[in-house]
Amino acid sequence: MKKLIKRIAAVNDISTFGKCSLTVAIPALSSMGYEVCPIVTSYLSAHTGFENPVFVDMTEHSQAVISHLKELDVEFDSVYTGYIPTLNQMETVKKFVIENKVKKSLIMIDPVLGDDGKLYSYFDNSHIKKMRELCLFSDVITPNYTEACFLANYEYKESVTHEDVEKIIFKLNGFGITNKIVITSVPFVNDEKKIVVSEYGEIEYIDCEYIKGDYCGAGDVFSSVVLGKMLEGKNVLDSSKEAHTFLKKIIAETKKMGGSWEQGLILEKFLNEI
Ligand code: PXL
Repeated sequence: MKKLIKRIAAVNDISTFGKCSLTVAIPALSSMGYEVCPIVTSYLSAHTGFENPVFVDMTEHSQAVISHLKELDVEFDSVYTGYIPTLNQMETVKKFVIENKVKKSLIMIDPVLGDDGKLYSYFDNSHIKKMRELCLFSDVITPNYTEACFLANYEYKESVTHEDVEKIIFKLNGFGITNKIVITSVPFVNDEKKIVVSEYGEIEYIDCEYIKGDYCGAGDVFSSVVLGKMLEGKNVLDSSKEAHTFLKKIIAETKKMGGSWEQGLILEKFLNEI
């Protein structure tokens, strides 16, 4: 199927309320000039930070969607995965990722698992194991600090040293996740947060203000912008720096307007600035 602009398969949930996942990934990447094809993993009334969301697991349907896309011969420059609620769904996504990896698509895995040292509701250890497996087929992963600790099987600490970071990266590399790793919201002493960018084991640090956790979906905005910049041909470090600069501006405005963690970022005001 003819491709006029770069095309991204965005494998993620859609939550009607509480901006995150596809409701931020689609506008962010569309505004950067990409065709975004959503493959919906789950349809929720609101993200799981709200009490008692109702949701439909789309595992069977997404398999059928992927089969139809194959019949249509739709090709993707990138596969970008996020929230995957079930283990069966993870298997489906893994197959889809592998099929596209061999066709040289850029594979970004945002290993959505948790925040603040805890797994999100409805997730357990088996999700961590499966997510680690999925990450093996990535070109770049963008965990937050909590998710990096879960994936690396490393003790979650309130603040870390450079040595801890090196150990986390070393452990992720040891599991076979050897490519590009971007860890957000890594807490150092004195409440300092950094983004850690590792490319084939080489580690760089970006000093930053609080990025992830403060607003649900901030990580989705960050990962989407990193992906968009990488598809422009930029390296992972420069892409992460640009995503951080952009996010800082939105966070500042959202704070000024009195936003809340649940309701997410005021991305809409900034879409023409990415
Ligand atoms: O952005 C994280 C995320 C994505 N999708 C769903 C969530 C969350 C975090 O709470 O609940 C459904």
